[in-house]
Amino acid sequence: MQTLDKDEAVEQATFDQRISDEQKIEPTDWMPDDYRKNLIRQMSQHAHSEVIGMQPEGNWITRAPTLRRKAVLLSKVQDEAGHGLYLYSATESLGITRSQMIDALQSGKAKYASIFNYPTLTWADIGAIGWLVDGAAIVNQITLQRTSYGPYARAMVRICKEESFHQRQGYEIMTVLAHGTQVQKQMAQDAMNRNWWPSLMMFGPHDSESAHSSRSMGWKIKRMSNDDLRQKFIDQTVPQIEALGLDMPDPLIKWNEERGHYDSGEINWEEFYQVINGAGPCNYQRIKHHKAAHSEGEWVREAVRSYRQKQQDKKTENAA
Ligand code: BYC
Repeated sequence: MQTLDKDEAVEQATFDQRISDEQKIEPTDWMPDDYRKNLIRQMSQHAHSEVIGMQPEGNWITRAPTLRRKAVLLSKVQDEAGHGLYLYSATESLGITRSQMIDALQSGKAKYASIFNYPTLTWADIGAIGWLVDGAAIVNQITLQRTSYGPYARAMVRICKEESFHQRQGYEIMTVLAHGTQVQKQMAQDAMNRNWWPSLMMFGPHDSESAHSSRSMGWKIKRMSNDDLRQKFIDQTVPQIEALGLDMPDPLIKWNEERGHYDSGEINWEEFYQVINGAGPCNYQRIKHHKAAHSEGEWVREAVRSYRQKQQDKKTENAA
């Protein structure tokens, strides 16, 4: 265990008290090194998820079935880019640069949500992603609005509002398909079946297997456990499946009167670990595409640097 000198011990006590009093920790406040590192890990991975998450949906922008669907999808994907930007900026306030975070993503050191390593095979996947993936993200992110780090908590408020629109647009696509022709209904069923388990995996491993949970809960970075959030998502989503008139994606889903929750089957954890460790169906493709886009964007970053330098030179000239 790290030993603290007297000044640090006072800082630590003040920090602990602020956490206990539900006060936010701000970028200029003293914070334990491990708190900072853990936040950088979670927040940067969250940002990467938003950015990589644009790829599966982006795949359908040119093939959306109507102009209205195309405009809505384009706007949703742009929102995800915005979420990535708020989160990268919030993470930078902890003393890491954007390029360090991007390097970690591209070298495979940093993870991103495993769900985005699955392909979007039909238009119904766009409905299922909005409904299930954004739906799962909201369940988690609502609790993160109360996370202890101020910039992260504030970013979550706006993100949740936008995710709520995303979830509704996804459910609306599913409603239209589920009440359409037999083929459309089958497409909706298939997309839900394929996206159901990866959506449940978004909440992470069981609490008993979660490496970071106990410290993150102690620091109030996380406000609810992986399993509790997953259960909350299942409980709110099963009635929505019923309302769509689709068959359950898991035959073991059953209301448990005693627990007051739905029971459900076990996630394929072997698949989960394979995907988070780089061997999912689209991991290679996602990172390859990110690297290509990043490298094509180099001229923009170059232009920004050059503009900044000119502004700086002008300031120095004027001051002389
Ligand atoms: N996928 O100790 P644990 C969106 C990793 S995007 C990949 O439980 P923690 C959207 C975990 O990182 C919204 N990796 O970790 C965008 C850790 O590995 P490291 C995404 C996963 O952090 C576009 C290890 O497993 N939301 O809405 O306490 C279009 C052990 O796990 C996953 C967020 O990012 C996974 N599913 O809890 C549409 C929310 N699960 O770091 C929609 C913010 C676990 O030791 N993040 N791992 O290498 C969190 O709330 C938490 O980080 C998690 C995991 C609940 C995900």
